Formats: sequence, structure tokens, C-alpha cells
Amino acid sequence: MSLQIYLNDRLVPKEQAVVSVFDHGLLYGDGVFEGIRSYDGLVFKLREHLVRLYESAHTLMLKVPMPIERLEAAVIETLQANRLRDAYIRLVVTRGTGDLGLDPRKCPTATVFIIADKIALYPSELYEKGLELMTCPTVRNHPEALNPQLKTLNYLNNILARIEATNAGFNEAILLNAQGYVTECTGENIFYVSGKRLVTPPPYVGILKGITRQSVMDLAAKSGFQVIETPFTRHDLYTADEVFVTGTAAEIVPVAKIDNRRIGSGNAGPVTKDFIRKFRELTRTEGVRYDPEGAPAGKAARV
Ligand code: PXG
Repeated sequence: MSLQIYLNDRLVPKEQAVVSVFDHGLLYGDGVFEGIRSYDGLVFKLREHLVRLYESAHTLMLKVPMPIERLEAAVIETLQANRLRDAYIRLVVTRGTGDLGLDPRKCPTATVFIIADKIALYPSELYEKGLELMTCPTVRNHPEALNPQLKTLNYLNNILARIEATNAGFNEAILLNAQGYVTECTGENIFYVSGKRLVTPPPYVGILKGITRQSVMDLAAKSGFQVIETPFTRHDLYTADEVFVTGTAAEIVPVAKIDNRRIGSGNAGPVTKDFIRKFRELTRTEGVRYDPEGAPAGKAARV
């Protein structure tokens, strides 16, 4: 059976899941999105992802055409319709169909779609060997231009950075802000470990407030780490004991090298490994439960 896509209040086969060329999500990148995961029939941090989506939409004055509870149920229905136990969920809300012209008032109703598909896992050796990162020439969007806290369909800042890293033969890019402070990678937040301190940039330097980032900060505090959000420079990363990045798709990935400088031992450090283990445990015990065998919708329960 073909993949079932949730599109504007209906589940339709993938072949019929199409949007107009006049959709402002496509014409102008006018929209918001989320990337969510489910693990063994548990959707991880579903409410947090949806709250972030509604907050991004609110700042754009984009009205999500349903209450959060209905959207939450739609995610579950999409997972169950496709009988997915472990999934990657892409939720998109665009300004909707309008005419040629920026004016969002020309778009009466937002377009909403949810894709739930099998998750393409990263190669497992990455979690042992670690990534080779480089700081890239493109700086992170200035928060007063397009705030990186908004998860919008405008990802060209990130895509340019990713192109630069790929061209130079690195796995990923670290973007600095216009003042030279470290922000994040193209789809992951960044952390460094120094003794019993865990340090990550604060949102005001220009980052997405990652859901995985928050989970790691909570886990670290419980493990006796001093968790610090403060601006820092490349030098702090070069001289750290350990560096790792976090995101929904990648979870927690160690960093082996930055700008060709070896970080710590050059492999996954003990603190990073411990966080990877604790995070994996969390994703399998906490979340919104659904029946992957496709029980009727509306049975979602939080555990
Ligand atoms: N920074 C940026 C710029 C992101 O886009 C993160 C950090 C990590 O946030 P979470 O909440 O996931 O811990 C993201 C997340 C994709 C993809 O398809 C991108 C993200 C998430 C999932 C998939 O490239 N970005």
C-alpha cells in the first residue's frame, strides 16, 4: 500500500498528496515546519514540537487552522494509518494558496500536511568515530532579520552552510553569528564539555531552541553537570574536553575534529557516550503512546 499522507484534514495516498504552485510555502518559503520522531510506538516530545510550531506560526501571523489537540491527533492518525513503529514525522504548515505577490492576506487558508515515514538512521560508526566539522563563511541569520528561533521553510542560510562544508569535504558546518560567536550546525545544536561544565550558546546568539538540546540539558543537570548557556568562540570548542551536536534526526553525535583540530581524544568521549545512552533510554520510556498496528485514532495516551 502506498504511504498515506495527511493533507488538509484528510489522509490521501502519496501520489495524491500535492500542493498548488501558488502555495506561498513554495513561492516564498512562507511557512513553518517540525521534524519529530517516534520510537517503538512512542512519539518523543510531541507537545513540545507542536508548541514550537504554533509559536513560530504566531510570530509570522500565520494561523494554524486547527487547535493543537487536533493536530496532535492528526500526527497519531498518520502514524497508525502507515503502521509505523519507529518513524520520522515531518509536519508542515504553509501560508496556503494565494496569487503572485507577497501579501499573506491573499492566502485565506493555511495548508497543513504531515508525512510519516520510516526513519533513515545515520551509520552507527558515526556515534563512535565522531564528525569532522568546519566553521563556514556564511554567518547565521541575524535574529533581527530572520530569527533562527523560528523554524520556517526558509532554510537557505543553513543550506548554503551545508554546501560549503560538503564542498570542503567536511561532514557538517558550524555557523558563527555576525559577532563571531558560535551558534549551531545546519540542523543540530552544539555543546562542549569542560570538566563538570556543559556549555551551549543561548538562544539570543541566533539558534533554534532544539528539543533535543533541552532534553540533554535536563539529563546533564540530573547527572551533576553545571549547565551553562553563554556565548563562546571557536577557541572554546578547539580546547574543550568533548564536543557533540544534538538534533531530532541525529540524536547526539560526537565531534572528532573542528577546522582540522582534534577535539579531546578525537573519538567519542565518555561524557558524550553517557549522554547518548541516557538519551536513548529516555526516548524509549517517555512520549505519547499510539498503537502501531493501527488501532482507531483518539487512543493516544501520554506516558
Ligand atoms: N538547529 C536547527 C537549525 C535545526 O533545524 C536543530 C537545531 C535541532 O532541533 P531539535 O528540536 O530537532 O532537537 C534543528 C532541527 C532535516 C531535519 O530534515 C532538521 C531538523 C530536525 C529534523 C530533521 O534536516 N532540524
